[in-house]
Amino acid sequence: MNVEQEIITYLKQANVKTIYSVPCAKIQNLLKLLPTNFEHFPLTREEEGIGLITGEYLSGRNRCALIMQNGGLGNSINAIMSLAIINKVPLPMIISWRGVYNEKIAAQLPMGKVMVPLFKAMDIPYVEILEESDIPKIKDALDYSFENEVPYGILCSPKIWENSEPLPAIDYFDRSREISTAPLKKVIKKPSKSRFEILQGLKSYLKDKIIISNIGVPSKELYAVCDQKSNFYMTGSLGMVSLIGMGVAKNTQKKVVVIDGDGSILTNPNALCSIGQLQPKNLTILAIDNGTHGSTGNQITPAYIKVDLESIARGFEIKNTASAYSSEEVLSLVESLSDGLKFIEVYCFPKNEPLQPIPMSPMEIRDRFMNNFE
Ligand SMILES: Cc1ncc(C[n+]2csc(CCOP(=O)(O)OP(=O)(O)O)c2C)c(N)n1
Repeated sequence: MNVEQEIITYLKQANVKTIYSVPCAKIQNLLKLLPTNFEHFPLTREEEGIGLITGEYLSGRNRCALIMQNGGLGNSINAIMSLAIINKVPLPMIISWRGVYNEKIAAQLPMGKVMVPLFKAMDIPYVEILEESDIPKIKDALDYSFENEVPYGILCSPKIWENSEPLPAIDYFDRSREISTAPLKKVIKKPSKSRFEILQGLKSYLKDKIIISNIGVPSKELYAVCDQKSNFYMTGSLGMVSLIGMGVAKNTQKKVVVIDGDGSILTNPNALCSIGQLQPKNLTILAIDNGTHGSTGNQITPAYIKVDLESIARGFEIKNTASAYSSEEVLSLVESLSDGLKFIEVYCFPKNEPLQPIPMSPMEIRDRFMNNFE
């Protein structure tokens, strides 16, 4: 059995169903084998995988893995720490460990050197796969990650792929196509409602829906308006909320509503890229656009004056989009927009309701949410 096939066998034995990945040249053979062996979804940024895998686990205990280069670990650290660890998400990461063996690219050396210290500092278990004979250790790493609901770093030296026979190149198709999303022409008005007023007006719509809400004041306001067991309040990992919603939507027939924000979307717009590719039928993203990082004191974001979130969403092939200024408009849009993935930009003015922190620990929020799917 070749090295790639051996790793695939261990992933299958551990019941991994879905793999998210970002490429590295060293693992190109492994990547080619993923679509025929698993549900495979290629990402544009590794951090996205943490949000998606969290959503998948919280809603269906789905077993997923993330495959990436070690640079991608650098891109993902905050999400690993403040989302996967805080919510006890099993997150096996198969990492192409550049910079440790016959490295030709100087830029790979610094990250390569700090991988082990990084895992030690994060207090995350890891295993070094330095020789082909180390590969069976991957089996134990996967089992440990799933049994203990923790992230796990599987650091694969380029040495292990040295004898891999290159697989045939993929046949690329003719990419000529028509772009069907019409460019937007819209006039943005002065909003007359606050985020809290919008949420209050949506109370009956939000009731009994599965709701994933943005970090900070939006979650506190949602808690005050409509706390329920199907709400997942984020407590960290800015920019991950729509991806968690996407991961949840994959595992349920029920409607999933995400309460996102302009600051959150702009910190990680490629979340919308992945969601546009996946096109979940049951996901509605309410992009609460107060033009500011409201939760941190209303600092203006590019959405305030120049950037249009709805246009960004359309650029990522989310076709069912609209803008609203009131809860009444949102309510009529969720009825009138076609079925399928929806993105509604909800303009409001920057105001944070003075509220106490949510009196639940992240574990209480997580366990109560997971119970909806038992
Ligand atoms: C990586 C990271 N950077 C910054 C913060 C601080 N932070 C918390 S909430 C927030 C603003 C979010 O703005 P937005 O998504 O527009 O939501 P709003 O509070 O305005 O409703 C920021 C910058 C953070 N938690 N994590």
